[in-house]
Amino acid sequence: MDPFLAVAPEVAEAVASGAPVVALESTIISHGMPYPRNLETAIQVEADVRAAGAVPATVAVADGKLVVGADGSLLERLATTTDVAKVSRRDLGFVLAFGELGATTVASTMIAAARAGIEVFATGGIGGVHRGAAATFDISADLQELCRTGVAVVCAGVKSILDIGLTLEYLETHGVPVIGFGTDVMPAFYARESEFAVDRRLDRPEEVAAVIAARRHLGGGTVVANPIGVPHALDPDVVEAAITRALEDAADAGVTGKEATPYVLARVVDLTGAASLDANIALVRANAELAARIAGALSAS
Ligand code: PSU
Ligand code: MN
Repeated sequence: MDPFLAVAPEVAEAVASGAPVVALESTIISHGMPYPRNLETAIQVEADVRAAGAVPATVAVADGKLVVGADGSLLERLATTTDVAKVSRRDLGFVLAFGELGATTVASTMIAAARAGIEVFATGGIGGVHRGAAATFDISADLQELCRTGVAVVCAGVKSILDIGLTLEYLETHGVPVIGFGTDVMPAFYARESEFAVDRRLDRPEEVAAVIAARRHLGGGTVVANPIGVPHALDPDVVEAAITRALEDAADAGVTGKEATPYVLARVVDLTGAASLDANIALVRANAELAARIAGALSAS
């Protein structure tokens, strides 16, 4: 028994019976989107997972517990509280020890999922190697977690606020496979394509599930990169211009460390307007649905 872990009964029962479960992160709620779209999306994404046949388990830290399967009132607290801590692996001990409210990143959501026996997790974009990391050393703890924790993360690739090429190099070095779902190239979040190849294209959830099952005893996670749907994708030139500007603003404002990603993401949304928020929501929903189908195939295998 882990006194710091609280798994919702529905989630624990599904895991125990081998039914499909999909973990969901909460930094996307607290730091990734404005209220009230963040709360609407958190609720909608759980409904999408259910509609595709799996049990959703949103992860967060509250009242001294790492919660796997947040209830409606916790989702609301995460969406409306202005000073929710963004909690990655490094931060977990503080936020648990002092009973603070915390939103989990990809890294800490993976930790919680693995502890609860959940193998599939859906989000928007993973963290990665930041542009300029050769000087700043800013590499998301998400990548280290993918190296060590056996959870598959379904995402829309890596946002080009990061260095996509270096992120893929880092994952290769640490033995993390990158699957392109229905694509040969790494998607770039708002855009369906980047200039980089994925390790393997797979077209069916059953094939992805087979890889996850084969990797169970090898250690480490798997990236499943699912390109944003054609109608939702944004013009790459418009996105690139906004990102360049947002990175300049971050440098001017002296923003570093864990504040860097939320700051740049929020600036990109300011600069591109409602279209980027709509795109973000659409891709998270699509990833949740795909994750549920992969979890279903894994459960049936
Ligand atoms: N990328 C996005 N949206 C997000 C994040 C990343 O497009 O909301 C969040 C995720 O929670 C991810 C975290 O795990 O930012 C990475 O932060 P950092 O770079 O500080 O590790
Ligand atoms: Mn960082």
